[in-house]
Order: sequence, then structure tokens, then C-alpha cells
Amino acid sequence: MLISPYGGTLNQLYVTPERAEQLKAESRQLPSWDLTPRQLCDIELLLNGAFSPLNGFMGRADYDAVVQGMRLADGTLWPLPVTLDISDALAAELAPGMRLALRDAEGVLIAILSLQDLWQPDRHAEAQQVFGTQDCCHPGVAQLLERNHSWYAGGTLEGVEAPNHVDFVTLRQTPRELRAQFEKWGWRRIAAFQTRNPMHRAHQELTFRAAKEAEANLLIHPVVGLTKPGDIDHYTRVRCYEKVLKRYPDQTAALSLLPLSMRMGGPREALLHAIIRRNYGCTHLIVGRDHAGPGKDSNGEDFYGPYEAQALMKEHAEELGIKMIPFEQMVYVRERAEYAPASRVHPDETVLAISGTEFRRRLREGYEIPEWFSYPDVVEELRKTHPPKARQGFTVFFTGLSGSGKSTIANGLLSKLLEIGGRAITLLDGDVVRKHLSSELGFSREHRNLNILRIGFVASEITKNGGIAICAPIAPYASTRREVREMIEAVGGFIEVHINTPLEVCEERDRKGLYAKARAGLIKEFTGISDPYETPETPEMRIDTTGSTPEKAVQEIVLKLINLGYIK
Ligand code: PPS
Repeated sequence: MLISPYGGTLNQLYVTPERAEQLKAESRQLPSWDLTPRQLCDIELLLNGAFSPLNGFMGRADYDAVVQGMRLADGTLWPLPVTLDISDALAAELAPGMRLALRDAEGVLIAILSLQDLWQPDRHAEAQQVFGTQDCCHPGVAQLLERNHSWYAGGTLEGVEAPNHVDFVTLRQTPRELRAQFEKWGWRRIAAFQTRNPMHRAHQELTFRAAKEAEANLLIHPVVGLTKPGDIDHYTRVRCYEKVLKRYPDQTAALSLLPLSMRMGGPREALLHAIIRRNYGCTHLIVGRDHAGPGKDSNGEDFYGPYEAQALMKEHAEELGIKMIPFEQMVYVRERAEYAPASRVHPDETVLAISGTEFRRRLREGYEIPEWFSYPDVVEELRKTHPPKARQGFTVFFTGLSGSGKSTIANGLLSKLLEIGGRAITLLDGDVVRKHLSSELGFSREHRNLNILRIGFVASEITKNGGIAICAPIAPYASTRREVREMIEAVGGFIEVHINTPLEVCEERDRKGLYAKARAGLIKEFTGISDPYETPETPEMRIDTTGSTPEKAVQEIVLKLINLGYIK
């Protein structure tokens, strides 16, 4: 443990090199768990002391007390559960008193957990009490209810090795390192700024004023672990922060990265952010409007009030060991050509504002982003990774019965797009994929799913890198198509085209003679005959080729792509 003027007691859960070697040897005999990306964030902050006073994943008593009353079992203020969720299969192998090896995705031993409690939490109750809702539009609730495993394993940790990072290593400080830096620089009052978004002028103004008011130095402390789905990736953001950092007076501000897995828990999460920053040696935390806000609920309403986080922080000010600098929204006042707190604008003044949604739209469409809103070099950085729609990758995903005309139209679309030019295009036709990617697969449900997910994976890689993927499998099952859509929409555009040629027409065409064979029972599990085709409910396009030509279908699709902005 370390006692310093910066933020009090700090845990250190890493063991000595000798003990680490011993644990590595012993771990070969122990049950093992590969930590998820989320858990890797949590364990990093547990091991390096950022989550002090926690000394492991929470056991049952702490968990219950935190969920119900925002306190550990001993009464210490702690707002959110930090638990290790594990699978049924692993839980069946474990019992309290045993030890569990915790590894990263490559199998590197990160820590050994001495298991104290193993239990199945009521995750709905947890969501309700911790987040105040069970609505899965809340990212923290969705994670808890839809993705977390159903067992929790609680116990103390012996840290063997810190999770490995290769990116921005010079900007990744542990609480100890950051405290030592503050000491060296002579920084006694440090205001931390928490963010998961790129910083624009308003943020620079806000942080500059907040630090000035508190007579403090500024630590820009962005979250680079897991944030809200759809956020701008941290690589791009960090390059932007580096540009913003230059806008503060020399030697007054620093940038360091925080590998936190956010829960988007609003007010409760604000308390966690404060505790973490206290542990990193900060004396103040800037808390603005809608801190750690999860967005809108399924009725389009906010989950928490805009200043609820500030109110909760105020309530616990005494116990936190770090002060809050509450800050209201900054807006640009045209007449003054400067930023001002929203409440200090006269009614006859004009406020200019660009919302986050509007900003993303402008980025996507390649529209102008004014200099009063952001810095040109920040915008340039964002445009590199977020090109306008006409330069973004996308996938055209055809689905339909065998013989419906998918391949012909897909090939036609390929030719047309090549004629338009300027883009990298890959055609993943059903037959071609089955030859090169899925040659060992048959047509059972399981094999078809594998086949479609493989296509989806390749298409998502192409899309992510700005290319165009055209896929043309039967893809008969709705759930698999949904999975592919989610995978691709996370990285670019997805246009599902249902080739709706009726079964009778496909069967009459029977170019490959397969329908005849299927009817005769010579081919089993044939789509439309002896295996289902689940009609897409809301594809972007539906095309019936009966009585039409492939050329017309291709034309229709090209017009749709122009309409959606993917081609010019
Ligand atoms: S799937 O369901 O999406 O995995 O199918 P896909 O990879 O597109 O492969 C379909 C082509 O395989 C031929 N074929 C069959 N189709 C459906 N059901 C069965 N049982 C079957 N057996 C072979 C058929 O020629 C399909 O080609 P297309 O181009 O669709 O006519």
C-alpha cells in the first residue's frame, strides 16, 4: 500500500517476480478463464490500484451492499459492482476455496483469483437497482442482461502481469506513475477531465475555465477501454486529444489514458469516475452536463436528469476525497464570438450550437464543420477515419431462393460499380464461397449458419476498410442475417436486398436441375422444398425478377445506393 498526499491509500495487487514465477507454474494445474475485453479493463484497474480499496472482484456481501446501497460491506462508499462473470461450464468446475487462473485472449496469465464466493445474481434486480431501469436501450443494462454470463466469481487477486497494450504506451500511466509525475512536476491541485468523445472547442473552453477557477492543473483523462457502442474509436480520439492539448498554456495540462470499461451508469458512474481520479492523484473532477449518460430509453426519454450526476456527487462530497468542479454546458455566442456558460447568455444574444448527432451527420455527409465548433486539425483527423458516406465501405447483401436470380444480379451490380469506378469491390457469390471458404460445409442449419457468418465476417472486414462487398448466398434464416447485419453495420453500410422471386418461378427455371432432384428426394434439406426460407421482414430493397430483367434490377439497386449516399 502507498500513502501519498495525492488521493490517499493505493492498493498494489501485483506480486513479486519470484511469486509470479511460482504462480505461473502452479496455474498449469488450475482451472482457467479467458478474460473478456471488459473484464481485462476491470482487472487492469483492480491490479494497478485505480479501483482501490477493492482488492479483487467483489464477493457476495460487497456486491449486495453495493447494489442496494452504493456501499461496500464495510460501509465504504462504492457506486457500481465490479464483478467477474463466468460461464455455467466453468462455474460447475469451481467451489469456494479453489483458485482460478485468469488469462488474456492469448492465454497469458494475468492474475490468480482466490475464490471466496460463487453465485448466480439476479441480474434484473441488479439492473433495476444499479441503473434504475431494465430497458436494454441502456448500454450497461444490455451488457448485463444480454451479454454477461450468469455466474459471478468473487475473491481476492494476486496480479502476475499487467494486461498488454501496444498502442500509445507513453500515454498509459498507472495511478502510481501519474502520482509520481504530479509530484515531480510540482502539481498540487489537479483537475481531471473525463471524456469518451473527441474534444472540440467547447470542451477546451470548459476544461480551461474549470481548471482556472480551481487554480489547478488539468489532466485530460479519456476513457480508452470500452465506451458506448458507436463511439468514435480511441485511436482517432487520442490523436485528436493530442491536437487539443497544444491549445492550453504551456506546461499546464497533461494527457493520460484510462483503460476503464464504462457502464454508462450516469450519476453512479460519476462517483466511480471520481474515486478512480482520486486514486490517480487528482484533487478535482470536472462534472458537466449528463455525465456518463447512456442516451435515450426506448420511449425516447433520457434515463437520468442532466445534472443528476452533479447532485449525487454533491451528496457524497465529504466521503469522496476529491472535489467536484460542476460545469454547465458551454455554448458559442455569435455576437461575442466566444464561448459562455449557457445560463450566462442574454436573451437577445444568438447561440450557435451543433449537437453530437448533427456533428456526426456532417462528418458522414462530408459537410462543413465550422471553426467556431472545432479545430481544423481535429476535424481533419476525424475525417481521415470517418470519410463521407460516398467513401465509406458498405455491403450489398442479396438473399433469396436458389435460382431466384441473386448471382446474375450480383454479377451485374459488380460490373456496373466497376464501370462507375473508383472503388475496391469484392463479390462473394454463394457458389464461389462454398468452393473457396466453406468447401467442407453441407446444408444443415448449423453449416448454413457457419457459411453465412463466414461471408459476413469477410464482408465486414472489406466494409471496415472502405471497400464494397457484394454477397449473394441464399441466407435462409432471419437470425443469422440479423447477426451479419449487426456485424457489418458496426463498421459501415449494410443494404439487404431480398430477391423475392416466387418458389414456383425458381422451380420452373430450375437451371441446375436441383429442384427436380430435391422433389425426388435426391437432395435433402433443399431450401424452399425441404428446408425453410424465412422471408426478410424489413430489407432495404425487395426485388421480384418475374417478368423483369436483371439489368433493370441492377439499375434499381444503383439508384438506391445513390439515394443512400453510398455512391455519387
Ligand atoms: S446457404 O443456405 O446460404 O448457406 O446456401 P448457399 O451457400 O447460398 O448455397 C446455395 C447453393 O448451393 C446449391 N445447393 C443447395 N441450395 C439449397 N439447399 C440445398 N440443400 C442445396 N444443395 C446444394 C444451390 O446450387 C445453391 O446455389 P444458388 O446459386 O443459390 O442457386
